[in-house]
Amino acid sequence: MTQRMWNNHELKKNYDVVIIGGGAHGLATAYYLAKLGITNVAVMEQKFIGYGGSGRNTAILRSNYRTEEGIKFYDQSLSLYEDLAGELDFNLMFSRQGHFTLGHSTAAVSGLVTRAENNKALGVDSYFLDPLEIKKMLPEIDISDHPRFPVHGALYHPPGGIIRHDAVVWAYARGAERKGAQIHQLTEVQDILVENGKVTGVVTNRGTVSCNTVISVVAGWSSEVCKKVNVKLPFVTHPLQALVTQSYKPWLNHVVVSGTLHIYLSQTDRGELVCGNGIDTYPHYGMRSTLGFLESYAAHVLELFPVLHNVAVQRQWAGLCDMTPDYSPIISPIDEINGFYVNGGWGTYGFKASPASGYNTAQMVANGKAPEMIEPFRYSRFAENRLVGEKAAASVGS
Ligand code: PYC
Repeated sequence: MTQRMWNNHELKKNYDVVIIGGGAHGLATAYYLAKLGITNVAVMEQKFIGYGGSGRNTAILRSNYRTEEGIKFYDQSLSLYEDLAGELDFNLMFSRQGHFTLGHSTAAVSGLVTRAENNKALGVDSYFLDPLEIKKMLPEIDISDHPRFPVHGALYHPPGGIIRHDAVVWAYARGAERKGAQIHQLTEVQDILVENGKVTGVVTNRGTVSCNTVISVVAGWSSEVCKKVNVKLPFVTHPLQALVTQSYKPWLNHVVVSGTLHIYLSQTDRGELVCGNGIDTYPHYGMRSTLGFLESYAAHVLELFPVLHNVAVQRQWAGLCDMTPDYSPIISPIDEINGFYVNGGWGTYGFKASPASGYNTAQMVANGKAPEMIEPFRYSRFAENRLVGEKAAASVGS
């Protein structure tokens, strides 16, 4: 009999935990819950696993954030990624190529230098490079004063890189299932049942199941899931577009990001360039690729890398990002509804957080209390004016 990576199951009548969303975060949560001994868990995915943000990102890993909370959290994620292929026994093709964030003004340079110092103080390897040092590592970059926004310097982050994003999804799915969790694809959660302020179950297109814990892990769709239980959190959803070119000889050995030009690019082991822009400027849920994106990406990237003037684009796509006001996630129990947890607001930088997101969410649910690492990401921070401002460290937030 053919062995699948994970199996189809009938829905059980009861689960201890229902996870809404079969992306890398939801599957990682199921995996780490199972490691804690909580295995009566269903991951419910309305399409197929990895259909959302996990399959639509540009696979960049880094931990060079700006705040202490952000740096520690993403550093934990990167450390978990380092050992993940071994732990899940699946080749994730982590290519640690180093990550450049370019600065194009004196103000940007000062922000990058501050980030480098914050990173170093917390043991994260990042340092500032001047244009000539950048040119040595990126010979094709134009550091002349010809571009509209000449390169003034860069934050260089050696531990950053890229990974095979769908392999991460598949590996967590297989790992979770092997430990006893069930993955239900084509299973849409249509309603969340609450009685006397407590979660009691979910209604799906395949029937109703009882459970006392529901975790929403649905990048982009968090507001829609929260609406089912009348919870309003400060998420605004914007599409983020990306593209991949045909394969070329290897020439780009690092991830390159410019927040000012709203672009980023890297080269895969197969030679394709994986490229992205900033979010679509107005909020919407459309996952269409546009010519406007292609034109704007091309115009901006050619200022930096004129060598790209003739590349052929193979495919474009878009994914949804739920953005929060401070560009940090919400990972939190919802106080008004016992048993309802939200993990969302990952903006344009969620894929790299998957391991730490799953690990800490699992701890939070298992222990009924958020671990110290994610305490700063409670939703109450917005009312308490304790923002974790990461906008300056989002590669392309806006
Ligand atoms: O924050 O690293 C990032 C990122 C990459 C692509 C979009 N955002």
